[in-house]
Amino acid sequence: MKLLDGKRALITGIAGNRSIAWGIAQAMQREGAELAFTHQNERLRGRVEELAAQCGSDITLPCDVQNDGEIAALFKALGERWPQLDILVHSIAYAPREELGGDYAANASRAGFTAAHETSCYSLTALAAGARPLMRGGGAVLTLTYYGAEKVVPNYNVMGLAKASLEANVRYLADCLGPEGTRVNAISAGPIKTLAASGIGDFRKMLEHVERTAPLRKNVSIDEVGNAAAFLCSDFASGVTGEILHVDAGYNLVGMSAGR
Ligand code: NAD
Ligand code: 0WE
Repeated sequence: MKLLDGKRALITGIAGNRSIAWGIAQAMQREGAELAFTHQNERLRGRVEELAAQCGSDITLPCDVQNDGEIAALFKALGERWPQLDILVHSIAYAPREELGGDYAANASRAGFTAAHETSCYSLTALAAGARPLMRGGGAVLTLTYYGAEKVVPNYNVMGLAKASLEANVRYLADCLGPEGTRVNAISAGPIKTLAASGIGDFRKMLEHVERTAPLRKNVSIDEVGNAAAFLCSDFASGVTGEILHVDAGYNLVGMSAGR
């Protein structure tokens, strides 16, 4: 008996085999879940289809979360394949590149703020609402957040605001969907060198800082995030909702490190 035997999971946010969503997909597949995937656009379609096939899945559907019509079409198409959905993984974030660096106040635009909050936070509400009719018997919704929601991290800027809002969203959705048996949680992952992290100045320095400072003296992998995700979306976590689980080697608990 595996953790997720008999469960069906929809995985969003795969851009390649370094994506956190890919670590989550592999862990969930290993634990017995049946998987379906979304891809943001045609450019990513082939890559996602290939990774889906590696998980024995032939369900890959388009979904740009900025497009209400695509969200509706996604759940219509998924409903035709699956009568019930047990797990929704939201692993999506975006802010315009110009916002992710330099002087926060000087670089913050109304359009950048709106894009970041819509893509990175509102999309969780929209996907959870779309999935709701398929999660009739209850289910588990999981999203990914980052420490920059809680404390100031240089250059994370408007994404920090969007993640703070996302974490509040987890609590409001958990309260709203709880009576239907749907749990809503987030994993706050430590920094990982994914596509979303590429081109972020000084990312290597951040990884070195975490390795020196975190209680476990290491960075986390997409497999470690995947394992925690499998737990949170399993019946072993049936009493857990509205929770932000740090999978960050303990980095978040350090206030000041002794001479490292
Ligand atoms: P990634 O680039 O592999 O994944 C980001 C995904 O967001 C991509 O698959 C992209 O297609 C998708 N996306 C962006 N805009 C979209 C849109 N309009 N519609 C649909 N999909 C869209 O990077 P990742 O690091 O795996 O990021 C996944 C999640 O993990 C994000 O929420 C990110 O904030 C979070 N996170 C990342 C780290 C890290 O250091 N990498 C740490 C903590 C949390
Ligand atoms: O949430 C993230 C990154 C999300 C992200 C990444 C990009 C890069 C490409 C959102 N939007 C974009 N837009 C782009 O054009 N992380 C937690 C990873 C991350 O990003 C940082 C970090 C960390 C950690 C940016 C600055 C400082 C630290």
